[in-house]
Amino acid sequence: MIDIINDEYFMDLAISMASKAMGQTGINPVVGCVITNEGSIVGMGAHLRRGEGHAEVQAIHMAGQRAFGGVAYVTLEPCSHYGKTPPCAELLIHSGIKKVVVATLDPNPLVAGSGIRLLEQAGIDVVVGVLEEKARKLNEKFNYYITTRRPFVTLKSAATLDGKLATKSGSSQWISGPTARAEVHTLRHQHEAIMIGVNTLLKDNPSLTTRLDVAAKQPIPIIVDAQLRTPVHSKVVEQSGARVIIVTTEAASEEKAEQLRQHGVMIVRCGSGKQVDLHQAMQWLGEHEISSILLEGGGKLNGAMLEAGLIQKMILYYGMKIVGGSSSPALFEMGGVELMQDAYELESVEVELVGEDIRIIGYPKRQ
Ligand code: AOF
Ligand code: ZN
Repeated sequence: MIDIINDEYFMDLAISMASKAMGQTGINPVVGCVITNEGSIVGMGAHLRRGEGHAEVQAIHMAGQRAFGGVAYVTLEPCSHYGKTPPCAELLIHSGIKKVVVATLDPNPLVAGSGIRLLEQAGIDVVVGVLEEKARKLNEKFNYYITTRRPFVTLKSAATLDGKLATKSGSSQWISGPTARAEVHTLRHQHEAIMIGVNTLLKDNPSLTTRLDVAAKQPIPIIVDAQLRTPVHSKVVEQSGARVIIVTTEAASEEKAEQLRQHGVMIVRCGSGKQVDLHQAMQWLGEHEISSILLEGGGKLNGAMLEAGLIQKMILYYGMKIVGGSSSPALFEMGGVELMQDAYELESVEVELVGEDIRIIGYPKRQ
């Protein structure tokens, strides 16, 4: 197949570079940039780590003198503020670029259109909106975090066709096949933190690590544990103690808290009731720069997070199995709604076969 060389062709290259950096930029977006001059690519770059050069800086550096009179393709509006690095819009202006093609505006209130204005005021030809949807989706976590300062929560779960997480005796290996299970590790790599409830920890003793064939980033384990029942000798505390965050309540034992702290665990108290105040927890985590969370249940935490309106995205794998049992744990353990019209609904749904399982991706509608 011959690719048609146009704005989308170069923007697609910039997007694909950005997408490979997903999971490694912390609270920053993933961004890619391609510079062309007379139809040839003269520079390419991506933002790889927070605190390091933005995509445009890398690409302009590679292009050198050849940036002069060239075109820059950037997946996100060039920044206009002095952050950890100077503004990219000024760099583009000084390098003599004559045209800038942008996929999507930067929702960061510090930028939000002012990058485009700076470029236009300098007489640069600016085009916005090339492959916009694709670029916006790439940064859905950043877009949410930078405007709300709360973590973007993706619920991931595997369930049977009748919506169960295990059989009535608790057997759960395996609901989904190897292809779906492998995808989960990419998802872990792409989120800052991974969150489970203490019941899941007590039942499965998971290590919550990312296991990929390439070097992978390890998410911060977060355990929601109202009574501090997490054993100090659980795998997650033994393997990643210094990074673990346990979210609990004011009422939980200070003695147990101290024991866990001695293993490096951070204890955060949210709420004075019997249950963790999940809104307060998200507030605290956002303030501590946890911009995205992969929620891996179980059913009680999934239900509580859904009821609290704290889930932004769901990735559900359905194994072609039915286990029944009224006591078998369900994907969402919660009081339940009275009427069908009150059901929680998903929108922008995508359905795909993954190995022998069905994967459903959707976004809970705002209630
Ligand atoms: C760009 N190109 O490659 C990135 C941008 O703390 P700083 O200096 O890294 O600034 C972070 C903000 O800059 C971030 O919130 C977003 O608005 C923008 N990121 N902008 O022009 C890039 N990574
Ligand atoms: Zn920048």
